[in-house]
Amino acid sequence: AASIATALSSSAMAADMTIGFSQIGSESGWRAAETSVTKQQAEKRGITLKFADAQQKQENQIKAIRGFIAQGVDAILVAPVVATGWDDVLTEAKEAKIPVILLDRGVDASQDLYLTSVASDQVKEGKVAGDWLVGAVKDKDCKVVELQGTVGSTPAINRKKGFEEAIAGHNNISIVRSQTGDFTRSKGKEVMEGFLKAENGGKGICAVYAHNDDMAVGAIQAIKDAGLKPGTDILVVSIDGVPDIFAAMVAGEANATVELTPNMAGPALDALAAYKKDGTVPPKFIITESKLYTPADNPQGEYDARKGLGY
Ligand code: GYE
Repeated sequence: AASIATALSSSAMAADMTIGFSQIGSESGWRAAETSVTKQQAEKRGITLKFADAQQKQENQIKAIRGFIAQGVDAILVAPVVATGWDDVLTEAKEAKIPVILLDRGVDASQDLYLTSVASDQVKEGKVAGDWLVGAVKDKDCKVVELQGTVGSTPAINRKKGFEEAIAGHNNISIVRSQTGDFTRSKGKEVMEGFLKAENGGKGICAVYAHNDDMAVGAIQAIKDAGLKPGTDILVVSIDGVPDIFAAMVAGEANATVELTPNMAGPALDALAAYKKDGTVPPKFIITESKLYTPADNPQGEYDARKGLGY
């Protein structure tokens, strides 16, 4: 009887909760999937979710979080667009006793300003991508062009770092050009066009490393427009594991991706429920998996499995 009573009261508690979610925007297929999965995960638990789209602007996120605090929400989820500049608003949430959970990106702020952070190990993602390239090119000389994510965001900083760690000591591989494509398909294409022009129409380029799949898909289009074959003339390696990159693999136009789950909210809301129920403090970092996929890993099946899962 006691356990039934506890179960009832905790589910009643979840159903009573109102949570604010400050989302970055919808720059990528992965981001759109995270948004819909977060809404599904809240609904499943009977949580009312207040959603705010920041259109890539930190100032909009800060405004949204202040609004959530003023409304007295039970918790706040935030996917922080950049790493710096969060101390004040997170301190305000803490003073209002509203727990904050970070989703998918990190912040340069004191760890006691948030309850937990649910994200991948982004240095590892870059390392997995770089290790794949090291294995793929063997002793061949390889000039890499890099499409970075949003400037100042933890995935851009860490995915660069991890990849550089992987190729360090392999003197046949070097990054010859590196520029931000802001995690978008259109910017990825545009920046890749510039790289191709600057590198002898692309003939000097052996591989493109994109910090997300959307930029890789844009780059693939640019490579085709330049009359080269993505996947063979220029290798394509990226991160996220969205359906479109699996479709590109099926077409022979992409070579490797590192999967990032769009379900950050599930573990976040579970941690929050336990904390609200009896004060259970979750680990500060809840780390999701980073699995490598190549065309040998049934890309058609992976595409089919993901279609509909929020994508
Ligand atoms: O990889 C990218 C998105 O913050 C880790 O943001 C996330 C990244 C993801 O736009 O596609």
